[in-house]
Amino acid sequence: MAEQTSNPRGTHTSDGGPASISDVTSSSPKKSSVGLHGIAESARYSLAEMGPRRSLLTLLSVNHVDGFDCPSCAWGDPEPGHRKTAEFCENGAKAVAWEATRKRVDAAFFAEHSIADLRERDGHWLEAQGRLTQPMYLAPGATHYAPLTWDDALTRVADSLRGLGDPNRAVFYTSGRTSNEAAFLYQLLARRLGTNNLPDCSNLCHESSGAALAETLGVGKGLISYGDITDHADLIIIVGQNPGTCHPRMLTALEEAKQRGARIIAANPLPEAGFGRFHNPQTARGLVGPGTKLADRYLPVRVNGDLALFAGLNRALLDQEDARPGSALDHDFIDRYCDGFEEAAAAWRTLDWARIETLSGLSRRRIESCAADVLAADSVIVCWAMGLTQHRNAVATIREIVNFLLLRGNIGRPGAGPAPIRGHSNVQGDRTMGIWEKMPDAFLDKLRGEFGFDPPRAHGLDTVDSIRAMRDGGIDVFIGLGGNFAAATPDTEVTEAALANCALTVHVATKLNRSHLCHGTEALLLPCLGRTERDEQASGEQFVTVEDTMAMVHASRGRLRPGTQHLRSEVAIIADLGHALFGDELGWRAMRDDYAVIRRHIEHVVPGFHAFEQRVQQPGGFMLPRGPRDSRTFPTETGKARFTVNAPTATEVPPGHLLLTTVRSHDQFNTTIYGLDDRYRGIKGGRRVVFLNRDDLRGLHLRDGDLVDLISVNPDGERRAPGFRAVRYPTPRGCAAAYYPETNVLVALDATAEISNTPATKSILIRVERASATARRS
Ligand SMILES: Nc1nc2c(c(=O)[nH]1)N[C@H]1C(S)=C(S)[C@@H](COP(=O)(O)OP(=O)(O)OC[C@H]3O[C@@H](n4cnc5c(=O)[nH]c(N)nc54)[C@H](O)[C@@H]3O)O[C@H]1N2
Ligand SMILES: Nc1nc2c(c(=O)[nH]1)N[C@H]1C(S)=C(S)[C@@H](COP(=O)(O)OP(=O)(O)OC[C@H]3O[C@@H](n4cnc5c(=O)[nH]c(N)nc54)[C@H](O)[C@@H]3O)O[C@H]1N2
Ligand SMILES: [Mo]
Repeated sequence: MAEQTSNPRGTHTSDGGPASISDVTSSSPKKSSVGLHGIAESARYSLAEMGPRRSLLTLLSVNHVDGFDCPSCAWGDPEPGHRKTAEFCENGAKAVAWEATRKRVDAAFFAEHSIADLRERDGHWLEAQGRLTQPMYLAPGATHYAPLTWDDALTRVADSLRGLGDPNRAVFYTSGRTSNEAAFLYQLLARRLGTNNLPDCSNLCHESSGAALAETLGVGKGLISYGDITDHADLIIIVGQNPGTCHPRMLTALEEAKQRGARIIAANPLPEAGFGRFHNPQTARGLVGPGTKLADRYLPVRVNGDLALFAGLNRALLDQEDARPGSALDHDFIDRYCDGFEEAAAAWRTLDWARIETLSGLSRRRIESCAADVLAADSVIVCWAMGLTQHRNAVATIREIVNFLLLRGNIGRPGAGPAPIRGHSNVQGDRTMGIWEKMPDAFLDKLRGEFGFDPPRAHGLDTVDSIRAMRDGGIDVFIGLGGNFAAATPDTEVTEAALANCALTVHVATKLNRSHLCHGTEALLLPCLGRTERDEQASGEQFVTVEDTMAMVHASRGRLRPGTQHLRSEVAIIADLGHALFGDELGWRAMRDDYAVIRRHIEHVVPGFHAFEQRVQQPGGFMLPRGPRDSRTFPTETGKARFTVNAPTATEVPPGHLLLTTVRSHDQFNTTIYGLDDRYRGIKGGRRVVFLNRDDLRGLHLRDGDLVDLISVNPDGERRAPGFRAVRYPTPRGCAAAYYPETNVLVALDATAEISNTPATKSILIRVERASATARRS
């Protein structure tokens, strides 16, 4: 019963197709995770996409030392000897099946479907058509993509780049599935051309974590290893993260931690199923027994209330120390390794508990009981993800978490430290390889030393600034190495128009998505190999490398026969483009023919990669050095770990308004929608739902199941997302939740986090109205 609805700011909805208000149903959220249901789901999806033989072959090589890295999330792997036969989760299985599907989108498909026709389809439909098979070109004014040869395609891109008066009129976007080798080549190409315009999905993701950690600890990465969780931590705090859906194998590690007596606290406006009982699908006991209860304490923090929560915790620790000196803080650590403690302490002493309670939605007593857990723990890890990073004050919140860890010396020893849990499987590695619009000079100096050209020094554009520049006519060429730029970014209508403002848009991709239909005057689609596929080059079969969220670098080898003979690896595409642009001066051909040549360059340019080729071939790979963790050395401006003062703030919510956070369902990977259910939250058959607290529903004179419009309120005007089912849900009062990317139309481009410039997609000020006439007609 899908139907087109109109939107006051445009004619489509943000997932890039007509709003489909299907027969969505809701039931109570689940209190436990995985179990047989999870296994049945993986099997169903895999068999439908791949058939039995391919399913078995593929799934048995995920995350094995001689197999490929799971293309889903960035969670790490157990030590090689501890891996299971099936080392993947339900969502990893879906990601693999999605890529290894036997369905194809070929030239005949594009001849049949015009761009206009495809723009009417939603993102789910587009990707469900199958893998892209050959290069496609959209000529100026053309209505359909048409096939062309690889040579013609790359010549067109090279000609356009060469024709730019100013290299800064090109933008090179990266999504985090790209391998280290491809990422390194891509940044080399952009910098050789003369631009640092290297926006990436990290700008939308953990940029706030990187900014806060680099400023306070000198390293913008997490500081734990897998074993810190399973073997050492006494207390694990999980805040703003939904591991049951987004990092499912983390539940196995948490279960191990629980079994040796660790405690877990979860802070989240939604009581996610992953915090409840975990039925480990790897063990018979997990499948038939009562399961393991994971979270000991659940804190229903308000959306954006986390800065107040951690400020409150820090205040409680300080109060304890003031009452009984020596009982709460690690003064040896603070004196020896930190600066800024006195200023921070003075600020905490003036905190107003009433304000902390209002902002966090948690009582002082509740926060103090958590502080008691902290005091009882010798080692504490704090894990977080998007629930913290996508708010206006995100960087301050994460700095406050650093304060919290510093107070008790919870950095640089086993079982302790900050753990931003990354999203895409190689988003951390891409950054290590130089995908960043503001790589430090030390990296650029090394690049110059290795390749003998002067890389540009002026900082480039990040994702939001790239959209602004395209909107304002400042960009001619947009290249996307994976990802779905149009759907993942905010202010969908503005972003789509911005892409259309380019002379040429180019996408290296595995599957058709919305971004490919928001084209410049000309457009190219370049189909590439995925992780699961064998990569043969002149010197033989290649492997690539990735870095997980624990800074482990390891190899990934595809096993399947490539989808068609026309597919090229990302490395080959970039190297050939480099060759078309610059001839062979930097050795593009040699790098394409043998990826070990790229790894040798990486070894010379990127710190921590000595003996790269040998070490990455060891089972399990190797861990990159991180000074604060390895030796309590803090490469900050002062050489010390830094306490910071972060006055508690939260987004103001005027009466009659709600704060909307945007979340992933259990049936999606970012803009890739596998299906329309969200099993753990009790949703079936649709995605246009908004989760609302029962008292808010009552206050709005609405009932569970009513059809509503969401209207965001921004300084530059309102934006409307029509036709959502209201679902009564145990969220804190005043806090609402709905799925991404359907809600990205609501996010103003200028609504970004301070310092990191990450879109504030988790605190959107909205009003809720009964659905407008168009939406109701469905
Ligand atoms: N299956 C699957 N796996 C994925 C992905 C996927 O889409 N699907 N995406 C990958 C990527 S790129 C990323 S970055 C990660 C994302 O992993 P997550 O960050 O876990 O994913 P989100 O759904 O964005 O959810 C954030 C969680 O934060 C909570 N939350 C929302 N607002 C707030 C808040 O203000 N405070 C607090 N404390 N909590 C809040 C939500 O209720 C939700 O539980 O997952 C990666 N893995
Ligand atoms: N409202 C809201 N918006 C958000 C978020 C949110 O929580 N709320 N989260 C943000 C976050 S954390 C992220 S990371 C971004 C994600 O932003 P992106 O990384 O840009 O988006 P994805 O949906 O992961 O990209 C999916 C596409 O990647 C392509 N692809 C898949 N595998 C490969 C491959 O191996 N190679 C190549 N070349 N292409 C491939 C396919 O064509 C597929 O359609 O979205 C952000 N946007
Ligand atoms: Mo992400």
